[in-house]
Amino acid sequence: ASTHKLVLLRHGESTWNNENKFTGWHDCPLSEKGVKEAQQGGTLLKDAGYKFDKCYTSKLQRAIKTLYLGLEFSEQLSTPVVHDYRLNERHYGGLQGLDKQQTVDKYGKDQVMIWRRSYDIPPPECDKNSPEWPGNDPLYSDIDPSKLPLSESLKTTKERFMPLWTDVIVPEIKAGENILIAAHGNTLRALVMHLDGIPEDVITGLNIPTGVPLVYELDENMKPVQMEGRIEPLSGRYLGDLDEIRERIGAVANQTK
Ligand code: DG2
Repeated sequence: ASTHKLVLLRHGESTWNNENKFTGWHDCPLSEKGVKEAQQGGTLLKDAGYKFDKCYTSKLQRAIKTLYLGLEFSEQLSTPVVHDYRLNERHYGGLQGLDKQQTVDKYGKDQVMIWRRSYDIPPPECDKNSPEWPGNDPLYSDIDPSKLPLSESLKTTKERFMPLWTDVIVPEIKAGENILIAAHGNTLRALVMHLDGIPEDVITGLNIPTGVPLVYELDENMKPVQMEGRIEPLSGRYLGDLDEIRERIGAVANQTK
C-alpha cells in the first residue's frame, strides 16, 4: 500500500530550556546550542532526501526559527509555512518562568512530575493580569480570549491541537502533500499519542528530544507503519545517531531529578 510521509521536529534547545525554566507559551529564542541542533536537523533531512510541500509551526520563535534553519540546511527555504497558535507548547500556567529544579525543591519531585507529565492534571493557573497570559499578548489578539489558556494539561493541549490536525493537516496529507511540523515537546507528545494510540499511562514516560527530525510513514487511514530503528512506543523513527538521540531524550527527562 502507498504511504504518506510526515516529519515532526521539536525545536532546538531554547534559552529557557538551557536555564531549566518552565517555558510554555513564553516566547524565548533558541540558545546557541539550539541553533546548532536545528541546523543539524536540517542537514539530516537533506542527507535523507526529504522534500516538503508545506510546513506547519507555532507562533513561538523557537519553533519558527528551528523550522527555517531546518529548511535552510535542507535547501528548501521557499516551502510555504503556516503559523498556528494551536501548535504552541502546552501553557505551563503559573509555573512559566520558574526554575524546574527549584520547583522540585519547593513542591517535591512527585508533584512536579505530575505537573510535567500527568495526562490530565494541569499546573496551577497563571494570573489573568500577568504577561504570561496570552490574552495580554498582541500576538494572540486575533483569537477569542475565551480560547486562550491560563494553564493546560496534555489532555487540553491535545484538544486544542487536534482540530488543526484533523480538519486541516490530514486532508493535505491524504492529498499527497509531504508535511513538516515544527513544534514543541508537549504538542508533539499529543500528536504521537494520537498517531500511535499510546495509552495515558504510557505517554507519561515519553520525552521528545530537541532538534531531531522524527519521521513517520502513514497508511491511507493515517495509521503509522512501524519503521526500522524506531524507539518504542513510537512507530516513526528519529533521523541521526541513536545513542546521541537517547542521550537527548534522557536530558529532557532529567530536567527535574
Ligand atoms: C518545554 C517542555 O517546552 O517542558 O514548556 O518548558 O518543548 O517548548 O521547550 P518546549 C517547556 P517539559 O514539559 O518537558 O518540562
